[in-house]
Amino acid sequence: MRKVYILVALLVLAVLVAGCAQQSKPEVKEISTPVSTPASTPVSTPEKAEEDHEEGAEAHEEAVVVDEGEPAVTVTLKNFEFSPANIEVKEGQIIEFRNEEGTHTVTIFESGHDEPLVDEPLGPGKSILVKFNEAGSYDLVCKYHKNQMVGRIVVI
Ligand SMILES: [Cu+2]
Repeated sequence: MRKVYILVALLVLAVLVAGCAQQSKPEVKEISTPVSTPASTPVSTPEKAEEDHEEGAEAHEEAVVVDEGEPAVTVTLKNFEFSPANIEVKEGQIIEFRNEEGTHTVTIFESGHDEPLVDEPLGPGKSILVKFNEAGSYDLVCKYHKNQMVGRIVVI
């Protein structure tokens, strides 16, 4: 008798399993999720910033900061004064401004003009070269100490 029970049980089980299997029809929903591929943003290659110094712009400037050259005169900035304060150079010559103390500016105006030709802050120990290309009279001032630090450059 036991065998029968087992058989029945197996049968029931089989039916149940089959029923289950049929019911649970696997609904495979193929949802095609559109993969959003990130649009390849075109990387803008920075164009070479080639600075052309050969435009001859220097020739039009009465006084211009230059990178190199042999100075005809060296003016020191010390004790809140330019020394010497009255300078005379020839056209095309270079004046070196050397800051030996404090923080100052080398600011140069063509006499009677409001716009500086040169306006360079100068930390302690620094120096700049300024080339004078045109005869004339130029005012020299430190913007930080404009009441004390003044000078005059004459280009002949
Ligand atoms: Cu100063």
